Amino acid sequence: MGACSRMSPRSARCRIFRSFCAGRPCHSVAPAVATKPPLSKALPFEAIPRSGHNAWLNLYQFWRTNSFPNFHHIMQKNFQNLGPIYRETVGTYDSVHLLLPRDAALLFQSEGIFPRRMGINSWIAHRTLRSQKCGIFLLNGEEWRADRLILNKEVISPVGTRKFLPFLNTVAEDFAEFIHRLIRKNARRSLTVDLYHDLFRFTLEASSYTLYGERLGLLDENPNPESQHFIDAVEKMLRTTLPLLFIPSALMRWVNNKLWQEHMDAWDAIFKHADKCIQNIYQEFCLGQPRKYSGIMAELLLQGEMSLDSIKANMIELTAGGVDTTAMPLLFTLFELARNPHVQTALREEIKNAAGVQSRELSRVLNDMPLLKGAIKESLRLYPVGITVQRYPMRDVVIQNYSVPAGTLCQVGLYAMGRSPEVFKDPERYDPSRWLGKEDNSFKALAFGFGSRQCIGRRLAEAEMMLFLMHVLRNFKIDTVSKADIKTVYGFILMPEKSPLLTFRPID
Ligand code: O4T
Repeated sequence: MGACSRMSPRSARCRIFRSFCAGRPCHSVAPAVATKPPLSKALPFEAIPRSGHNAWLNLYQFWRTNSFPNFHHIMQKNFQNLGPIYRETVGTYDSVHLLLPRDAALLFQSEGIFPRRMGINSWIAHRTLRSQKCGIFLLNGEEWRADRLILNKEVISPVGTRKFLPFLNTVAEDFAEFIHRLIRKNARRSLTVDLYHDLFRFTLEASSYTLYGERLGLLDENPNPESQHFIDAVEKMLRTTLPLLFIPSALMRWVNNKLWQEHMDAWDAIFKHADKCIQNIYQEFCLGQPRKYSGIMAELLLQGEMSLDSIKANMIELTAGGVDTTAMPLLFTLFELARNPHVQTALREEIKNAAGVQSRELSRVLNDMPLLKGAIKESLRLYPVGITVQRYPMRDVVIQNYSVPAGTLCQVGLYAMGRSPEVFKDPERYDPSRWLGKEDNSFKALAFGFGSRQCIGRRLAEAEMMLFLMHVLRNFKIDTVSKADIKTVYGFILMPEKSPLLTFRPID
């Protein structure tokens, strides 16, 4: 296989099935979970309600009505019209959509040991064109599993997380100082500001420090413009990914070369910036073993379990993947706290009790803030960065009494689930305490996915957001002029149509 596995789901299925059956005739392999009623009792796959009949007509409709930015709203309406399971075919994309947590659990139970998500052809095309290796987001099967097990130790395990918490804490403190500095420039003792671009600088600063042990100085008075180019490149890459998702990349290069070229240029800019960071830490590493912890990449180099090319490919995914995807939930959280002052007060109380005690170990402090963790879950419920969790079941599975064949693309609609009154009581209410109750919340908080293929940046993102909010809430009262809902648009990640203005008042 080339730089990344380019198997089609069907051929992939056979290959994975062979390794899954480990040489025995497949019918002799015991099902992974308790046997379900025989498929014959379930309704056939063809009977699943469909959102539209002709794939290419649907695609034309999507393009003509520019439906991509509203993909999440369209999915919500489809669930309201068609029920908790429906099938959608748009261009080459044929997928079963699911709404309910128990159906997400069924999908999880059928994902096998090599879970797969929908591939992104334009990303794989770029790696092939530039003869670059893929990171674990694009890899599948054994290649994916080999890298994932090595990365887990440094990136998502409790031991690994504990090592980089102080780095995230330092950058979060610097962000609070950054806001104080802006306020001191004002005659009034308050600051009303659109933090959109500052949040991208914060998340890039935090992920670069954690990954490379290097400060970029993005929160200083005059941040260097080169890093701003990187942030712009990640935004442009994500924005141009969406229209390319549904069109075979060969066709796209022919139909709309400008979009394709923009996408390639954005990727090249991302690689160029990440290369610089990687070279710096690699040179230091060659000059002599750094004594103290200096970030995730240094640990991976010291461990020597992964080739430099694979480390590079995964560092690029972690660097670029941790910018927009963490900045957007922070912006939505600040807005919700600004328009829910009572929630803000309760959180401030919890933070005072948890972090008030000096020099407590950071992981202890974070564990003592369940309401703050609930606030992040609430933000991701109402504004899930990735609006779906995608999987291909490894075996035939019965969902909502329909038989879904192995290898079918299934997607859990997170935006629709998060706002469904069938799943959440009073879904419009921003109420972090709903996550602390006794009721069963399993498979309801899926913004980072589930299982062995869940978002590897999950602990990094959660800690980064909690430490950021802890320092901001300790230092400032947050307010907003407009209490009206923020309109959201989907551009491969969920974003606000217009960034909200927020007011910060220092707490003496
Ligand atoms: C895929 C990944 C890690 C690179 C550049 C990435 C990104 C990015 C991401 C991280 C969640 C998502 C959601 N899409 O549900 C929005 C940028 C890799 N990433 O933003 Cl090289 N977390 C995307 S998803 O399909 C995973």
